[in-house]
Amino acid sequence: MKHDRELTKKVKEYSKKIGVDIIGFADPNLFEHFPEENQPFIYLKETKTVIIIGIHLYDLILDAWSENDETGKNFQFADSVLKNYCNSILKLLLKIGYESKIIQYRAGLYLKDAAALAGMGPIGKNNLLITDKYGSQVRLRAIVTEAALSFGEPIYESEPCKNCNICKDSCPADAFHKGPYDKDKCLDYNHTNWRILSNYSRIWCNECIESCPIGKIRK
Ligand code: B12
Ligand code: SF4
Ligand code: SF4
Repeated sequence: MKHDRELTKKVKEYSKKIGVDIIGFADPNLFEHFPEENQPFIYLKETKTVIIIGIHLYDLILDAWSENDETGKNFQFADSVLKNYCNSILKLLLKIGYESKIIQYRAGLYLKDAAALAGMGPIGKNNLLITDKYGSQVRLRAIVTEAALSFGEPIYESEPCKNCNICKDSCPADAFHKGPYDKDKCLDYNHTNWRILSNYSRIWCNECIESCPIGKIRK
């Protein structure tokens, strides 16, 4: 398959211009081992590239969740911003003649894994994508497209984590007590320790992100 380097450059430049902080391109064939509902071809049969974009949460307020049980409305600020960026990239690709699709948040694709497959950074001991520039303090979204763009090189190992355990030691839920991340411990802790902002809005624990020294621009 021929990969369009010029178009890759164009998508990168355009994304930067509209406000996207990080972008990567992954080979859809690398998603084979994920459950079927988390594979790119389910969303767009002729997918040639998975595009992953991210924004830096330079202030934690950007990570706020808002949910109104009475109206059923819910809203995640950073995710809404990302969705708008995805929409703009989608329009650009469509104008050039490539069908594309914005992947919904759930089931969707496994975003941090997709980002590691696109070479945007490794998955750290904190179980999250770590980027050089922003550490793990990024939120992600994905688009699948029929455009054949130039892929990044997948990253399977985390060099900076080799002699470090800061994030694991900082977790207030002790979610790394057995070594790898324990989702239930994290979830239980969060359900009783929201950072409440208002009647409807709250922020999740972020300690495994904030404690990591990589790419720190302190909030
Ligand atoms: C379900 C979910 C949760 C659940 C369960 C978490 C879990 N990991 O199981 C709960 C609600 C507890 C949660 C908590 C958090 N989440 Co969450 N969550 C998700 C969601 C929707 C799916 C995660 C998932 O199932 N991934 C797939 C499974 C297979 O991965 P896993 O088991 O976690 O990890 C394995 C792989 O990464 C693999 N692996 C390791 N190295 C490599 C390398 C390669 C190349 C590959 C392919 C795989 C691989 O090994 C790991 C261990 O088995 C994603 C959004 C999405 N659509 O992807 C966000 C997401 C992962 N969450 C995110 C965040 C920020 C958080 C929190 C910090 C809370 C917050 N402030 O929002 C915590 C952090 C917890 C932690 N340390 O992992 C971000 C992560 C951003 C980043 N920098 O990576 C995501 C991507 C959302 C987003 N839009 O950006 N989350
Ligand atoms: S705090 Fe250390 S071990 Fe944890 S993700 Fe960052 S570099 Fe890796
Ligand atoms: S989000 Fe908080 S509770 Fe969950 S793993 Fe990270 S530090 Fe631990």
